[in-house]
Amino acid sequence: MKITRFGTTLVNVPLETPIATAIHQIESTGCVLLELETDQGLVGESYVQTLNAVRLGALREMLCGFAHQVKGRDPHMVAQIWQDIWNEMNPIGHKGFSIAALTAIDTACWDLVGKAAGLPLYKVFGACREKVKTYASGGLWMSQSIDGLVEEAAAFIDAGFLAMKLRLGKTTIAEDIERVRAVRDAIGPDIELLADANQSLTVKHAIRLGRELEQFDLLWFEEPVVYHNLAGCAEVRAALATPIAAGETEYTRYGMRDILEAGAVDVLMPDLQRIGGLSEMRRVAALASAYEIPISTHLFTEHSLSIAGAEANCISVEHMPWNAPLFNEAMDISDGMIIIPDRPGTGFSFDRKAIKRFSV
Ligand code: SMN
Ligand code: MG
Repeated sequence: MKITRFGTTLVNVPLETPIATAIHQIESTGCVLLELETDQGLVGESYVQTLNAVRLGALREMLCGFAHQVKGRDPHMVAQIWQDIWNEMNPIGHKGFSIAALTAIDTACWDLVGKAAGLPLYKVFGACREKVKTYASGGLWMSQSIDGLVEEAAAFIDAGFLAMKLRLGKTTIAEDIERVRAVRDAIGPDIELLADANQSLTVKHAIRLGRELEQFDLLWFEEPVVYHNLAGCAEVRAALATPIAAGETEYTRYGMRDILEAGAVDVLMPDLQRIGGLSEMRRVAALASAYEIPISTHLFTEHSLSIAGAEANCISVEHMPWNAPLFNEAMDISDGMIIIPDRPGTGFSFDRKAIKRFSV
């Protein structure tokens, strides 16, 4: 099997309402879709995103700059292709858009491997489960009122979720506590609640807030401090009983190694785009397992299911619905779990009509 076409499409999927975290203002996603067509008629698909559809041309340019690494090659050589692209990006760096390009190509190659085998990727990798725990993450934003939070929390339970994530980072500890209390009171003690400060706090603030949050039995407290302050994150972790999660903002196994070595997290949260594709995500899961640390994937829910089905220490996937309108297939959620699809490859294919509608 040989890759004969390297096709990219720019799309922008608007969010229902604009949202905010402590560091993001988001109105839409903005993705570069990749299609690798082969001489056997199979098409491998993947995407990477910029959020708010800015810099999409630059991301596409970066991706297309590596097209020569796959054209004419057999996608089964995915590990060699990964290494060749890694080597070629040496002068431009192994972070940012260059890694996003590697992620898109690696994931689309794997999609082809699965499709050629007629198997879902989690079974190609070696399956460990058929469904995975998830939590509702497309809500409970900083930009919402307390009434809005309470209403949305109830809607998540109605939609089949048993866990949800709230964003923190208001100016005062009292405000954050009031918001967490309102949601905890609304959902009761049996629904899992997670909180994400998106790196907005100082170490001292995070510890003070974290101590007051202990009463709400959070499943984890995410990115309490700026992502590169690993010693500070470890300090917060040591001071609190609540588990600390982080990792979404770092790149590749080398970034994850530094976080693990620093003892900064109880749960590692690799992001498919920043990690370097499904190949690197599997290596990161193995690396974390050597530290007895579980992983929970960040964003990219559909494509992360292949990892969740094959890595025993992947305890959950973040459910982010933003790009769901791009796919023909919907995620199957009930009782707080997502069923890992048994369709070949990643199990998700781009919906032509949707792509036309969202195309930019
Ligand atoms: C997050 C990441 C990117 C955009 C919005 C929110 C958040 C998460 O950190 O973990 O979902
Ligand atoms: Mg986060």
